[in-house]
Amino acid sequence: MKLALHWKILIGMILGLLFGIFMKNIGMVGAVTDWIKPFGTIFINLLKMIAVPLIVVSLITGLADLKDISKLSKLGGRTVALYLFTTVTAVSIGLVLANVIEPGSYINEVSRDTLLTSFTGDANAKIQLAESAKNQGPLQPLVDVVPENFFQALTDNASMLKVILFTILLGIGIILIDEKKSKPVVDFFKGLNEVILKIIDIIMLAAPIGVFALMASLMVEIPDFTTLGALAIYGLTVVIGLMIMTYVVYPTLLYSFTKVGPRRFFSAIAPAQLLAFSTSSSAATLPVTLERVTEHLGVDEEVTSFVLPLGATVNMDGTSLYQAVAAVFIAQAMGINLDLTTQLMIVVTATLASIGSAAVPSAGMVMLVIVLGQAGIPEAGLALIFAIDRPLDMCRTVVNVTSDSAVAAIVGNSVGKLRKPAEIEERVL
Ligand code: DAS
Repeated sequence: MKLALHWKILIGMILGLLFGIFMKNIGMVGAVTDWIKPFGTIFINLLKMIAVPLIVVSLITGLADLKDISKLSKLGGRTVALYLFTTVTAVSIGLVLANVIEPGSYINEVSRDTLLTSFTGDANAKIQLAESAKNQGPLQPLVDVVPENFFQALTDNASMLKVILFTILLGIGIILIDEKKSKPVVDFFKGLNEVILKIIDIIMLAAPIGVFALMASLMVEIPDFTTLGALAIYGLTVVIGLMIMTYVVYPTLLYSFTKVGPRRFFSAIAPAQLLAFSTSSSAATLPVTLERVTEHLGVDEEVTSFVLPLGATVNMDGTSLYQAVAAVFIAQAMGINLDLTTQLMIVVTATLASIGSAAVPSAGMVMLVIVLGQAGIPEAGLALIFAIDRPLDMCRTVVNVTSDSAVAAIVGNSVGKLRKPAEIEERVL
């Protein structure tokens, strides 16, 4: 019986969770860290290894199919507008939930001091990471987009935006020269694109093993449940917000713009969502997001090749919602009252901070330091939320990937590049 990919991944996840809990209970944490966790790291690295080459070839072939520049600016304008809209919506929902539920009021003095003392070292490490981001001028993120050396940018996963910018310029160059001259170049990249997609199919054969290892190592590394228990209401507030985005906001937007129903949407992107959950990395998930949205949701590659890589780096709704809730939670737990102006400021800073967050694990927490600083909330408060950040990172990464996929479908449909279900032939290995 041929099991669909997402069922295989789900089974790998569940077995990994159970195995991790079992090994933790019998005190075999070291064995999992030494002999199982590496397979999870290898799997994530395989996906990251193929992500940048895939972005380059799919962006070039996608842009070449556009044939003219006006289509690109239309695509770009709609994509950025939708990304901004969904991010501001996410931050606003996070702020409303944090003010209504008031998770910070459930933290008593004892658990607060325990969290502050036991995670101060970890929090300081993240604060150090954010220092460089804090000292930059307001336009630094714009300056950083232009690579000094393209080949150097290719080798650094965190500078995906640089790779995207240079590749877009390459694509524009191809569109602007005579088609007879560009044809050999485009044909080469189209062939390479097929090869890389086939490599992804091969890598995905290892997905169940990879996510098994990732979930097992998560279970042995996560702090004990008593520590997490103190943060349950905070974690619940974030998850409720993320669920509203995933099961209310995106399906509503998607159906009203494209008539695509939730069933078709979620069955198409489920493997990407499960990978986002397991890896906590939009960048590592991107190859699968591209394949699922293009081949299974039916959005043409000339749209997905532009919208999805851009989204993986700048559109992080889950992260922005989490940052809004975390900032208010820390303020509440430390007895700081945030007035409306400060909270509106959080809408702006959390939107910018999520744009600036890299598509890698716990990037959102590093940028949270910016949001705290701007709102006058002590950065040390980061220690309060450290214990539960990894599971929340997994959840918010799922939302980041879901948002990118929904926007790709809406933008694709608006330029007539969303195929009907009957026109989608399932691609098998
Ligand atoms: N893990 C990040 C991502 O890959 C999100 C975050 O850290 O908030 O999307």
